[in-house]
Amino acid sequence: MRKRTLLMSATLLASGLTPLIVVSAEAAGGTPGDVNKDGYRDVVVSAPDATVAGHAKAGAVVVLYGTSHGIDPSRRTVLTQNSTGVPGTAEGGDRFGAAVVVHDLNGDGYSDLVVGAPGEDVAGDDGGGSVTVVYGTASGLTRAKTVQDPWPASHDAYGRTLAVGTYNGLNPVNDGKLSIAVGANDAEVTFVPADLSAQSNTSGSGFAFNPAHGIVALTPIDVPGTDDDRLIVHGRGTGDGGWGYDGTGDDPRTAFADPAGFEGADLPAGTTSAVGDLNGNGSPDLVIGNPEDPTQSPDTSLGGRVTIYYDAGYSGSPNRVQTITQDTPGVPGSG
Ligand SMILES: [Ca+2]
Ligand SMILES: [Ca+2]
Ligand SMILES: [Ca+2]
Ligand SMILES: [Ca+2]
Repeated sequence: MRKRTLLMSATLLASGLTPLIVVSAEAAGGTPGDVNKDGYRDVVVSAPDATVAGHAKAGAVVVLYGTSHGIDPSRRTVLTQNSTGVPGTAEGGDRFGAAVVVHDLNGDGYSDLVVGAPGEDVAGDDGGGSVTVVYGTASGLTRAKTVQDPWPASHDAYGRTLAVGTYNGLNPVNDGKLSIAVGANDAEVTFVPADLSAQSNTSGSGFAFNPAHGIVALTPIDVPGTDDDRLIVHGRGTGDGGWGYDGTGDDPRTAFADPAGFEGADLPAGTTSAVGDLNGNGSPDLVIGNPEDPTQSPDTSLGGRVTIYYDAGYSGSPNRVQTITQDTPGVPGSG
C-alpha cells in the first residue's frame, strides 16, 4: 500500500497535470460531491498514468475525504481496476481515470464516480475503452458496474471524456432522464441512461467534427431546477477562415448543445471549457480555453487564448465577451 501510494504521488508530480474532475450540482437530497454522505464534499483526483501492480499507465482514482477541518490526507480510498468490486483487471495502458465525473446517479445521496478507461481492451477490440460507475455506498466504494458501449464497432477509446446531465432533444430515447454522455475517438457523443438500462442507448450526431480526432472534451452546464441541461462539446475539424487555422482538419472546434440540437450557438474554438458565475449575477458564464490559438500568426504563434462568454450558460449567446491572453494587461508573461 505504501509503495503504491508513493508511486501514485510520483506519477502525479511527474505528469504535472490532472484531468479536470467535474462535480455536478444535482445530487438529490445530498451534498454534491459527497461520496460517503457525511455532509462534507470530497475531493476526487485521478492519475490515469499511474503504474498499478507493475502495469504502466493502468491508472488509478483517489478519493480524499472532506472533514470539518478540510481534507484529511490520512483518509483516502485508492481505486484501480484491481480494487474489490471494480470490474476488470489493471493492465498496461488502460488509463483508468483518464476521465472522471462525480454525480449521484441513483439519487441515494451518495455521490457516485463515473470513470473512463479509454485504453481498455474489451472483447475482440484492442483499445476499445470502457466506462465504469463506482457507487458511493454506506460501506464504501466497493460496488461498481460497467457502462455498456452500444456502438463498440464504431469507435475506440470509449470513455476518453465524460459528462452527466439531462440532455433533452439530444437523446430522444432517454428524454427527460439523467444520462451519461460519453466521448470516444469518433465524432459522435453516446448518451447512456444513468440507470444503465441498456435498451435506451442512443448516439448523438450532427457535429462538424473530424472523426479522426474524436471528441476531445465534454463540459456539462447544469440548469438548476429543471430537467434540461446543456453541453459544450470540443472536437477538432477544419476551422473557418476567420480563425486563421491551417485547414488541415485538426483545428480546435467547439459546439454548444441545447434541446434544439447540436451547435445551437457558435462558440469560440477551444479544447477545454469551464462554467461558473464569474460576474456574480446568478447566470452561468462560459470560459473556453484554446491553447492553440493562432490569431497572431497562423500556426506559428500558438500563444493561447481564454475567451469568456458572460451569461451565456443556457443559450450559448453571451451578453459580453472578454478575451484573455498572456499579452492582456495584468497577466504575467507574454503571448
Ligand atoms: Ca464526504
Ligand atoms: Ca483492464
Ligand atoms: Ca449514488
Ligand atoms: Ca454570470
